[in-house]
Amino acid sequence: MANIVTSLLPRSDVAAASVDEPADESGAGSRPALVLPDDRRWSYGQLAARAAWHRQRLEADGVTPGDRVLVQVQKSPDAVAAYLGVLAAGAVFVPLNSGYTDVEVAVFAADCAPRLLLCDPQRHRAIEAVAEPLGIATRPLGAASWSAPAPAADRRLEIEERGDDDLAAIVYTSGTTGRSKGAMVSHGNLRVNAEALVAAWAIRADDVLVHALPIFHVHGLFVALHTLLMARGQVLFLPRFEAAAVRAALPGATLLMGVPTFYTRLLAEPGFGAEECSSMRLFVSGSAPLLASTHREFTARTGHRILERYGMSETGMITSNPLDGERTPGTVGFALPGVEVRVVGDDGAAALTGEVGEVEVRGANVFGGYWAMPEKNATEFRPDGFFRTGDLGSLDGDGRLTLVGRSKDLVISGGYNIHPKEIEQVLDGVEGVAESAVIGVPHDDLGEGVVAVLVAEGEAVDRVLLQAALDESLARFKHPRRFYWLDRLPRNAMGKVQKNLLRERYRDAYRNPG
Ligand code: MCA
Repeated sequence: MANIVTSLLPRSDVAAASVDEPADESGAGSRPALVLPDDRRWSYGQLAARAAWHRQRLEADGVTPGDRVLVQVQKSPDAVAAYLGVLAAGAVFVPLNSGYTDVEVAVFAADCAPRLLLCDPQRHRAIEAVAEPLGIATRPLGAASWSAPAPAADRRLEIEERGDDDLAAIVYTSGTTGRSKGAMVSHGNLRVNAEALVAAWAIRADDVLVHALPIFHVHGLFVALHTLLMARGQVLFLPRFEAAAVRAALPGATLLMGVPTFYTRLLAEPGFGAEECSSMRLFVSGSAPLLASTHREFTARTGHRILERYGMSETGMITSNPLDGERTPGTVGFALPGVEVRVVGDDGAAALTGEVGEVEVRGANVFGGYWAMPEKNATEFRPDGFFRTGDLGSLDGDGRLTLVGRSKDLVISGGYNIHPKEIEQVLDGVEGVAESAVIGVPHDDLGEGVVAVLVAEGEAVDRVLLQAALDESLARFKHPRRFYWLDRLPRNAMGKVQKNLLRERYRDAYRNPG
């Protein structure tokens, strides 16, 4: 129906205003959208004016509707404006983790063939070296930082007309092994999901959200930012999660959205408790399983019951525990309005109540498929349109979903998805390594931590060599921090590595330093 930007920055707010001017109190556009740690404010009007600047700049770069713009930048208020500028131009936003190495960026750049790659100024030379051989133009995002004012455009933000099915973003959901899977997310997908969440969590203009998530993922960008902008709320915009800064922000806030690590880290703070949460109305957790023990301890310390919800990049948010009603620890709640959830057995038939099977999802929130992967799309969607999530779970008689595991080999660490195969491939490439198996084991801070189990061809391989290979190819959050050597990997009769046995054997790896 319309470009998602019209829901985030309505045209009435889009009067040109310089971002370094103090917001005047006269019009709707002066309402603060982002509040920075030094108390500088970007009003809705200023955000729109800066987005207009980005749109003009993108057009000068030759970006036209439908072009991909690959973006690897640190979190900043200007990065939010650039995001809105890309979408306003009708282009497709492709965010990348700011920790990705040049090798990783090159893989995604080759896959989505962007018109332009935006990067941090200090990374520009390295990124240019990656992009040039691929014939991709690059530009540093600009000088605007957390403290410096950002120049605005001298004209209103023009918002390119887009339909519900038009592509807004490509979100990469796998690593760089084999073909990378870029989920194609449309303007309609983004709008219906943000609308469902605004309604489900009753987000309003007087809400104030503490934003400490990265903005290159669905959680920080589409869930946290879209809902608050759509409701004309305020965002206390922090560069990253840091417990002291989040605690300092809570007393003026009403909402926090985070990964479970946010909550375990807050609980690890002596003195954290009800007093500093007195203006808060809702704590939301997602991206990784929240332990029931964390849920209970949080309630005991603050009086608040964390609301756990479930989603993925391909579908946006799928289920949520209720705002009013029982939030059950260990469950992810009910399908959001407009979202259908079913659980099916191996034979593809609906599972019985309480029976575990694969979770499947259908609705206007569900993506259109993976970028340039017709063969994958044919297997990941059922003929009746349901998308196979790869998560295992069960529905109770009331329709409440409980997740019990994953059918895919995946580690979730601090809310980041890590694909073991990608790490195994790098380790296997190191001279002297015969084979490797990468697993996730319990980690008190990150939920799961990455462990590498290796087999040497002869003598054990020097750790320095392993680390050099990892540094070269993989973002640091993916690096195993524990390494174990075996004579051979346990395999079943089919020759498949029995990772469950390894997970059991090394389950205390992050408790007893290895
Ligand atoms: C940082 N490090 C990590 C992680 N984060 N290692 C493993 N897993 C991680 N998640 C490493 C760094 O490489 C570094 O290692 C060291 O830890 C310290 O880095 P620092 O940046 O200081 O980390 P931190 O501030 O402690 O960060 C931890 C964090 C952060 C706050 C949990 O990872 C985070 O904000 N995670 C949120 C991820 C997220 O937004 N997920 C949403 C995905 P070294 O010093 O050796 O370099 S969207 C999604 O999943 C779906 C759709 C959904 O439903 O939401």
